[in-house]
Amino acid sequence: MKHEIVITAPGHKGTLERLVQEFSAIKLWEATDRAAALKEAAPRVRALAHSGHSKVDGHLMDALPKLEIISNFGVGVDQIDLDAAKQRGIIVTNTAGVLNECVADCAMALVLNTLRKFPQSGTYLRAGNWQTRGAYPLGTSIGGKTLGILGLGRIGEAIAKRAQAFGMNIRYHNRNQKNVPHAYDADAATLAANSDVLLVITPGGADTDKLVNARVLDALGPQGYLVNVARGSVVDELVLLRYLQEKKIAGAGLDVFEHEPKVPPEFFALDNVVLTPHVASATFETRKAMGDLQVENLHLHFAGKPVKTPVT
Ligand code: NAP
Ligand code: 8YV
Repeated sequence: MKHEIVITAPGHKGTLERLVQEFSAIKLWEATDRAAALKEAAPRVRALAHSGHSKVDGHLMDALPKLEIISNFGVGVDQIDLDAAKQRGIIVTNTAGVLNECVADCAMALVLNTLRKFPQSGTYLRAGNWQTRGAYPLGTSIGGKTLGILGLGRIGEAIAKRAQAFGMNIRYHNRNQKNVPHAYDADAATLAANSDVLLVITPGGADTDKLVNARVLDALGPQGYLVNVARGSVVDELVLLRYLQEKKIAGAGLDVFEHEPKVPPEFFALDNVVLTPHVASATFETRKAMGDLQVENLHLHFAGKPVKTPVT
């Protein structure tokens, strides 16, 4: 007999196919009456498969009183109320580890594109400006520059490895100093002051809300660049927009935004920002690996075994 689960959103196609095939699945997004669908499932459902950035709060958990596990598609779990899950004894799992390399690739691409302005130079070419106005203006080298990593965790370390291969010097700030060969700064503003590029890869959520604020951007200064592949909430987006407009920092590369998929259109007019639509883990291989891990955690739990990637 297949175990019954609730799936909150369609998410990655191959993963949805597996979830539907391997479990008896209730597709919450298809329910015309969501409350009624949850009420009907409540006496039986022990697992929730979640993807995307909609909230999983105490109300949803209470609607499924037999819930034992929330298996998330994604490493970041800022959209899940972890305290509410803990209070109810619900295990939360994520897809830690399998996306490090792809997210680090994206981070490095944003560093390169932001300093070298490759996307803008392509737009210049396509507009015919190369012929009419001549060579595209010079960019900034990354070799020899200092990359300040705010959040040197699994992904941060994969970024550091790549940046070193590009000849960058690495510094970092975490709340806890690590046993790594990189220079440590005691807070985000000091890291920004000591860096040419500040790269944000902390978790989202209340603890990091607007950690990169005017004080940190002032410390980064007019020659400094910001790259954010963490969560939009970690950076004060409106302050960043103003700093880019007023050239109080040199430029930014952003994969994540405060109110996705909405992005303030004022960013589109700026030549000193490179924007991507939250694609850091978006490859066929990595999304499959994430889905496989999400499904594996569910199977392990139903088999009475420890899950592979619990969020602690
Ligand atoms: P991780 O291994 O847990 O690393 C997070 C790092 O951030 C840790 O080193 C942690 O160190 C530090 N940190 C946490 N809170 C902090 C704070 N308040 N101030 C300073 N440093 C803090 O996580 P990961 O697997 O590398 O993933 C990091 C995040 O990247 C995810 O949570 C997710 O939000 C984001 N992400 C984005 C994408 C994308 O598509 N753009 C893809 C994957 C992940 P301390 O605990 O010592 O502070
Ligand atoms: C995904 C992410 O885009 O893992 C994360 O934390 O942000 C990304 O890998 C997202 O979680 C998919 O829902």
